[in-house]
Amino acid sequence: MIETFQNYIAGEWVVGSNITIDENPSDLDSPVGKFGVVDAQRTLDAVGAAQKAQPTWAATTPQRRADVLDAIGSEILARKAELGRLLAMEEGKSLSESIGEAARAGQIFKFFAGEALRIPGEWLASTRPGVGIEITREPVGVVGIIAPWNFPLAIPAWKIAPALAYGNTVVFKPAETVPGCAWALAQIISRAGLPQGAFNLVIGSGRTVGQAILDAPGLDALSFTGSVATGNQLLRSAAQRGLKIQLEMGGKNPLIVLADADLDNAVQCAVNGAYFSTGQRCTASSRLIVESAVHDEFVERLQQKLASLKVGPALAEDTDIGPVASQQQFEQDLAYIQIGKDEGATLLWGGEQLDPGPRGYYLQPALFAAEPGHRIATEEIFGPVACVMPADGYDHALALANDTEFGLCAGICTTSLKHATHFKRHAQVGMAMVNLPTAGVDPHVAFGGRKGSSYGAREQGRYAAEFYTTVKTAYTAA
Ligand code: TXE
Repeated sequence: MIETFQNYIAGEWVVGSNITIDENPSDLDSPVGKFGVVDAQRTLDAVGAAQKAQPTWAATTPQRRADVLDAIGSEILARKAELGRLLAMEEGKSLSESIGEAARAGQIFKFFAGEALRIPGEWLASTRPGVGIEITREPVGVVGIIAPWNFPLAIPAWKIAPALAYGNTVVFKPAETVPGCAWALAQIISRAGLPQGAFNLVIGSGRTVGQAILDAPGLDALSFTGSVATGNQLLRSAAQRGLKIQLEMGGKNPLIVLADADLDNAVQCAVNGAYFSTGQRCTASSRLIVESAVHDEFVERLQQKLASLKVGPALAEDTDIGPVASQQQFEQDLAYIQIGKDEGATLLWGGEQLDPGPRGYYLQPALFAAEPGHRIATEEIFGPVACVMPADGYDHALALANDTEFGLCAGICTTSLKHATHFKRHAQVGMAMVNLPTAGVDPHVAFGGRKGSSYGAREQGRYAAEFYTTVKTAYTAA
């Protein structure tokens, strides 16, 4: 008997309708579970419940909010192996990557448990005699959270934890392909002592449930991670109704390798950044920009490394790279590999559909030699597909790195302090990495990008307060 993952509205578990199979991308014949979706009215009920609970939750003491978040974090950490297994089965990430993600979700709740006790404020003397000014942060109200499938525990955690820490209530919509992780997280949250209705889980399509959240009159703010197209659509609707919004969207992140780099480390950074998590990370290094003097040697070493990677079922112990997460994403990856071939890029390695045993979405990591203008070198593919291109020195490499509509993350491998320092200052991104993969960030510091990658306040760390609070300036005459 497989589990039916349920919705959680106003403190009640709701099965939902249109019961659908939750697919296991490693083995299409062994589904993860079943789930039912809610309709627009149920979504409005969830927003209504969050609205009703918000003043009660905001009036709790910081210690109470810290205790609730700490309890959630502790349970996630205690059950990280079990949650990681569910995540691996549902999303296709390797088991070690999945357990790592579960642990990170737990740490994020622990971090924001501490932040609940440290909500900052200021006191300043007025320019007028005898007047004092207090600047405080208050909750925004009801926050809608629309999440993608690629980090089904960590991304919801880094949105839900700060929302609750600062006294907001939440309506959370996961991507339809990962209802199991959302349900498991909701179960843990439901036991932690929140007032009824303070946290709600609504499963369903973006068109129905996502749109209903956005349109709900009781919604005060919306945090979204997903595709550029959906993000921009949400931004237009939010602008029309004056809604506070935060968007994390795509990336086409460059990794520069200079001739003076430690090439072993550079290859490791490229493999990790471009292909781990099956390339399904907004911070993935999909453009490898390599100084001409070491280009051929780098490519040869990278190909050797790719040949040694095992693509297989997410739960298999020897798997380095799990399957692609869904049929839709698999078709998108294969389509881009064909586009690359058609536009004249040279496929240097991989790109073949694989059959390691069970029926699943298995794809050999692909490496193309591409021109900067090729579509595969400019558009986000979101799969295990990277492009390598030569550069004539640092200045050319930096120009290529910045020549993109995106600006999430950029990396450089070099032993030159001069180039590393210049790169950190001049890469047009929200996050810069030196001698590290572009993917893999810390949970306690700001996350986000520039240009077409992000909109609104940064996520995570203390910077999360910008989005999840509103500032009040109060004047008092003595
Ligand atoms: O994204 P969507 P999908 C990119 C990546 C991937 C592509 C499509 O290139 O191949 O997007 O993925 C909800 N109103 N990224 O289809 O559609 C949707 O239900 C309200 C990159 O998953 O943007 C889901 O919960 N909500 C990205 C969430 O939005 C709507 C991570 C994301 O779905 C909606 C994920 C609507 N009209 C995908 N339409 C990254 N860079 O991290 C959809 N949704």
